[in-house]
Amino acid sequence: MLTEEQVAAYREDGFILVPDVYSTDEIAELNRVTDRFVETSRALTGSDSVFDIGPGHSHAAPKLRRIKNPTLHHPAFDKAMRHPGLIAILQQLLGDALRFDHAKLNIKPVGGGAEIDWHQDWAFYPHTNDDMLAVGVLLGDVGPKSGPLQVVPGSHKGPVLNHHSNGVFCGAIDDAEAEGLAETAVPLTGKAGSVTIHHVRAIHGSEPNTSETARRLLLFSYAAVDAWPLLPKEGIGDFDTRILTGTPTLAPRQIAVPIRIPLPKVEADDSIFDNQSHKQRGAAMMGS
Ligand SMILES: O=C(O)CCC(=O)C(=O)O
Repeated sequence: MLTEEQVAAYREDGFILVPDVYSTDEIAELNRVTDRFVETSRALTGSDSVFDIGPGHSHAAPKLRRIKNPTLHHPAFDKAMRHPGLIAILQQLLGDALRFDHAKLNIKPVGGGAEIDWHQDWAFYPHTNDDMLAVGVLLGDVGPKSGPLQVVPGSHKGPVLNHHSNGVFCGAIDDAEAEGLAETAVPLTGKAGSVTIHHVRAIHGSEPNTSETARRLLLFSYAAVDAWPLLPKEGIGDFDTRILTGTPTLAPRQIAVPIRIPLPKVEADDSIFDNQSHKQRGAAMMGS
């Protein structure tokens, strides 16, 4: 559980580092499993749906930089995502009803490892409310040279910055808007078994790993159950080409209106007649 001061710090700064959430044994097991993924990656020549392979990768010097959706690929990761101590902490921050959103395991191998440019997770997946956060489980000790996650204090209370370049979403904050961020960002260093927690709107990033050991950060994103994604997974489609007057915008006008999500669907929901035939009617009602 978090102390009142830790909860207040999260609300104020948009991040906290919590030591000793996972035990030494739990971390050792997660590292054993991760080792096996690194071994498997040696034989690959490029990325696929599970492995994100970095530049300079070879059998002798694997540059696995991410395991995608690790909870789907090994039960140890799924178990870690459901860790009771962590869930209790998340309930303090997001409320009792939680949804797991997605996971990834970012690895910065020795001798570099991918730097991650400044960004806000919120820019990738806006929801109906921002009770969302990401947890980073430190699978090893992380020092200043390991390429620690860095977070800009208070940025979760600010605007969503521009993550577009040349007219497409590039997932990194525009250089002009990112200026000066590095000076204020706080590096989240700590011991294995600690977790970083950052708010979905917090600006964060990380530098390459210049230490002697790989940096492994197992990331889990969670949301309050009533936070619904605003975007379908598909792209923009013909949305803009259907504009009759005015110019396209990526900034929807948002007001606090009541919403109910029309899911799950019945089969053949493209006919209102079929659709309404699924309604359970009272004896005295129309159609009975
Ligand atoms: O691995 C890191 O240092 C940053 C992770 C991150 O922000 C991301 O993958 O979105």
